[in-house]
Amino acid sequence: MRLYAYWRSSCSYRARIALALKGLSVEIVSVPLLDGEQMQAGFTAKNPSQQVPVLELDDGTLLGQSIAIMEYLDEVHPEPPILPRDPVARARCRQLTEVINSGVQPMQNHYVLTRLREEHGVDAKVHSIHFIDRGLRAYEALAERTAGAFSVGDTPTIADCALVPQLYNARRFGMDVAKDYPRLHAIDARCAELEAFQVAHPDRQPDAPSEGER
Ligand SMILES: N[C@@H](CCC(=O)N[C@@H](CS)C(=O)NCC(=O)O)C(=O)O
Repeated sequence: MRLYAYWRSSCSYRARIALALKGLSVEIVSVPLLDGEQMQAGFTAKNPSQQVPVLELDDGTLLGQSIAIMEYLDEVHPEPPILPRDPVARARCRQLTEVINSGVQPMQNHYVLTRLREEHGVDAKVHSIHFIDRGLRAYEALAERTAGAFSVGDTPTIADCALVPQLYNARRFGMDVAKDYPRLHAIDARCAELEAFQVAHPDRQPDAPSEGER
């Protein structure tokens, strides 16, 4: 399999964590978003949404949308599960995932921020922090009901795959995760102990610039 991805893309990061949790290795194909490669015809043919990640299966099938990719992986490779089997816990896991996936990430993705900045004069940083904070506060409150060691219970799920990259982004915007979202900070620390989360980290990707250039 191949994963079309960008080192700092939070949605690519989600898919990398899920693949690693499943013990699956993939070839990473870098799509340099800052150079606009996602808009070029070659990539648009793979994903008309002009977004990463895209998972290419061994038979050439192309799958876009990180949540669809993670759910596909869980269906085809059920062990270890990354969605709870219990229907209520499963729905809660999806609820938390969507708090990030539909409530936060679209508000602060590269394309949206560029348009807001260039066409509407919006302060992209203030805008991003507002929506990240709104989502993380909701997640923090919801996790009080669902979390064990991880966001839902005691094993990592797709909710953690969405949360950890979003916290990475929050820190990039200068937000104080430990102070403002202590439960999420603790979950993040537990995730960081697992190899699957470590190997998926942006800094470990083949297209990550060297440390001094990040
Ligand atoms: N809902 C999609 C969102 C994908 C997305 O927004 N990807 C971003 C990177 S995290 C992207 O490719 N952006 C391209 C751009 O901003 O031009 C998913 O979960 O895969």
